[in-house]
Amino acid sequence: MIRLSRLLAGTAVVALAVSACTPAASTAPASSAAASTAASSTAASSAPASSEAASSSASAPASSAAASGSASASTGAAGGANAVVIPKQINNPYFDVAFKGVQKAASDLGGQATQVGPSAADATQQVPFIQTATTQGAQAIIISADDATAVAPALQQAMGSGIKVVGYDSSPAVGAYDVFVNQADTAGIGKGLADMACDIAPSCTGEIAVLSAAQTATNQNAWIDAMKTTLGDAKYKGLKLVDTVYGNDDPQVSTTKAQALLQAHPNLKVIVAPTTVGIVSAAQVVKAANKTGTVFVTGLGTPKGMEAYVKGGQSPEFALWNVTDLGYLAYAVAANLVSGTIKGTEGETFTVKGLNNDQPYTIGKDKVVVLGPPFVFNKDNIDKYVADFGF
Ligand code: RAM
Repeated sequence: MIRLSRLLAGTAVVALAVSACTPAASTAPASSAAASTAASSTAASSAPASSEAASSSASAPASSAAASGSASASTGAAGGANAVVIPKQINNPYFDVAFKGVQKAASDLGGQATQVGPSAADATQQVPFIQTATTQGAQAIIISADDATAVAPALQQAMGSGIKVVGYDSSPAVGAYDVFVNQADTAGIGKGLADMACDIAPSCTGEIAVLSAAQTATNQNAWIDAMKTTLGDAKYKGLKLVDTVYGNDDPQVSTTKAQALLQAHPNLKVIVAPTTVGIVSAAQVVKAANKTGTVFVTGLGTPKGMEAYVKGGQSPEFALWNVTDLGYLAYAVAANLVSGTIKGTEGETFTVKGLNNDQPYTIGKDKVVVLGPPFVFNKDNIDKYVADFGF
């Protein structure tokens, strides 16, 4: 188990060397607000404002900044695009970091980006933002779906009126986007979650539970399914998945759910939280309950948010991708679609200067583009990643 984890970590270190050369990574603006832990996040009020073209707002859709920039769907500015970014929720620091990558790409490519969205990870609240972006003439919508099917009709309507739709982070339904930018291979993330649980459970045995995000989240559900597939392999037979609960990417709900897990499962060994919000809450709960060394936390978290818990022993290892690069790639794809450089067809290739070592990306099955392998963090490398990523 440890060997596999190290292999994964080794891959990630190689990837880091590549990524560190990219404009998006090397210039990642590390505002402390964006990098703050989920528990203290106020994304709307800490909106990055390095560009007049970019803003973040939770305002009512009708008055949203989606209308900023008057470009119509047919005019592309110097390879850029007028894009509206709709994250799962605006008060999650993860999406502020991604938006910094979007802003950087918009600035590099000569376009604009505005971030708007709901303050809770709720698909029904995303729909009005999609509709407003559509009626106000955005050239592209870049969206992380709270529910793949619930947002699909509004996105298809947008596509029907000539707007390019790029999914990122959490996919809308196939057919409701032009390209989906996946942060990493889904099966690989699922296997990584199982491997990390195996690494940190004593002798890879004992009860494990999942603290996820929203019950409808496409990305978490796909990762959990992939993790379950891996857990079916003989080498993981000592691990027993006893529960899966949902904290909605809300620090308060996640905290309550993590506390309930400890109550309901006194023999619990590992909480797997594949969410940057949930993992912090779980680590805090383990610490506060004096369960450090008895219950371990792993999953997907930001280096900065989890630094204290890696060093404190609550979370010996966890993983994530370069979130800034994810935003950069999502905007670059949107701009390429708007300019017609790519159509969003399986098999098409394109390069994004500064990403992927300047090597081409290929649009794969279901029009998915993969950013690259995730990174594994532990006490030996956490300081480096905090410094390199800045989030
Ligand atoms: C949360 C969100 C996001 C996910 C990360 C890992 O911030 O659920 O969609 O990709 O965690």
